[in-house]
Amino acid sequence: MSKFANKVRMQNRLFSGLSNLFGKEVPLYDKSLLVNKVCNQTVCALLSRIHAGFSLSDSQLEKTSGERHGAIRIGKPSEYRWVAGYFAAFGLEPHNFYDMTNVGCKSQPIIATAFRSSVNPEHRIFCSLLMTDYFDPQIRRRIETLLDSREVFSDRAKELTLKNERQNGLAEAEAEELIREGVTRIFKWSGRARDYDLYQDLCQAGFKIAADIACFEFHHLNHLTPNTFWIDLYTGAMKFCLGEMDAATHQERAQSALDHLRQFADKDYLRLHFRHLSHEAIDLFSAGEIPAGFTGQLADELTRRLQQPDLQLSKLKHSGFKDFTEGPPGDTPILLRQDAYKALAEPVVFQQPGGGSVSLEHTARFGEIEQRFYATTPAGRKLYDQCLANAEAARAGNPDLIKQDYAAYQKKHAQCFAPFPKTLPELLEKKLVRGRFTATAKGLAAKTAHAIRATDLDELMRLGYIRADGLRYEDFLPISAAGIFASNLGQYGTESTAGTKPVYGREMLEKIMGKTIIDTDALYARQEEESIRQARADLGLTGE
Ligand code: OOG
Ligand code: NI
Repeated sequence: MSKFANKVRMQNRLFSGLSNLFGKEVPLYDKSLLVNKVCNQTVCALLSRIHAGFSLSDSQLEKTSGERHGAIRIGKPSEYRWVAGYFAAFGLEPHNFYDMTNVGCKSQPIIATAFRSSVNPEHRIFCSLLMTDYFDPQIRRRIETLLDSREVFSDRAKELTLKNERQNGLAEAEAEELIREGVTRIFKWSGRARDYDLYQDLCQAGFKIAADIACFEFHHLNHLTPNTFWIDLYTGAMKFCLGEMDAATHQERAQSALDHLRQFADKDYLRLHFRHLSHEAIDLFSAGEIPAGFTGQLADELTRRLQQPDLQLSKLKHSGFKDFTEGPPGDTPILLRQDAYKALAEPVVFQQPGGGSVSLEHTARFGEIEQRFYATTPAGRKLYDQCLANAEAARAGNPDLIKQDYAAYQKKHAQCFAPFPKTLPELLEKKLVRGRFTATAKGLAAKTAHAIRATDLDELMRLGYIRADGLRYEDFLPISAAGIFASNLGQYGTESTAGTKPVYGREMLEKIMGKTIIDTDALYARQEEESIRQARADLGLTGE
């Protein structure tokens, strides 16, 4: 047995600790988790009718619902290096370079990477770094001077981070200590801030993001995002709980979301959303019977549950829910769909240099949700970008449609993604998404009987000798991220005020961290290739 703590277990403990922390800091987050749970239970009630044999126990639901992605925003390179070292202790490595200074009118003065593990990732952190040379020299100097004296990592956190770097592991007690440093200090929201004048100047100049990064004590979590089994159901439920629609409208929306799920939730949906279920288990499910009026009944029950006193979210202070869901429509299972309740106004106290303090409200932290689908090939990504650009143009051409006629908006959005096939086998066949290929029991039996004549992958699949799962998309999307930044800062993108706008590259961030950034396009491609090689080898087709 290793003398070091298991990194996957450490990850789970860290993220569950962060979730507890964020729930205490932001009661609406905790409530949104309850809404998600209630919606997921409704989804499971329907799934168990669609697929006879499917059921999810409460403890399995808790486990499946534990996945999170967080977002933090860092002020200076030395801090970024510490954070990268911290996450390395949990087996979380930098994946992809995101240049947010270069996304057109949605640009922000930051570059980023996301920390996750390459194999079976569950949790991830989108980690931004403020680029101070984006600003004119005077503002730049003021930001850097303020950040100079900030020490987010305690001496002990640094010591443990360095120890992990030296020996690539920590003892159980040390691992616990490092998690504690995270949830009691590094990622905590203290409500205490510094340099009121700079804060005001940055906000007035349209650089609220810089104010959010530079003026606070710690690397507070900006958001912590759980997964949902069916985002349209969750979004409707949150809008209802926040008082943005009446019970009859909610009932109708929920029923239509469930009717859609009923068509969509095939066995590939189950494999994507319930990774604890084996192929064999899913194969054994048979087509169930759905009583007449069942989705209507579930929608009624959900509407009633959401009206219970513990879910009256409109009584909490909030800023409403986003108007539309980012990403593809619900019938196109690629990449990810995200939505959010908007950033809350939170009280902040600035200590003034001469003593005394100033209080104000800071608006940056919001409540995101997401549903993940298949990773695209470069061709799939290109098609996605085109469809998304069309969808954004359609939305800009008729911005009120979503409020006037939600069903018509959904239809229009879906039309923009019509070029995409809607099922996994078609997406794989058109080489728009990545798959994981495995030899089947039928294939292995054919091998034993020396009965395999085919060598072509498509032919082997048609014969049932090889099967494919879709690879799940485990990363972020710059345009979606930019949309999230923009809608929550209450301002669109920013322009550089430096003499010439600097250009940033991946190498720069790699140098800051002292780590190589993993390119996930190549990673997904490698995982796909490796699975094909293995499946062929299992069928005795090596060397072809
Ligand atoms: C990060 C935004 C990126 C996402 O889900 O795309 C992100 C931030 O707001 O700091 O979390
Ligand atoms: Ni996010």
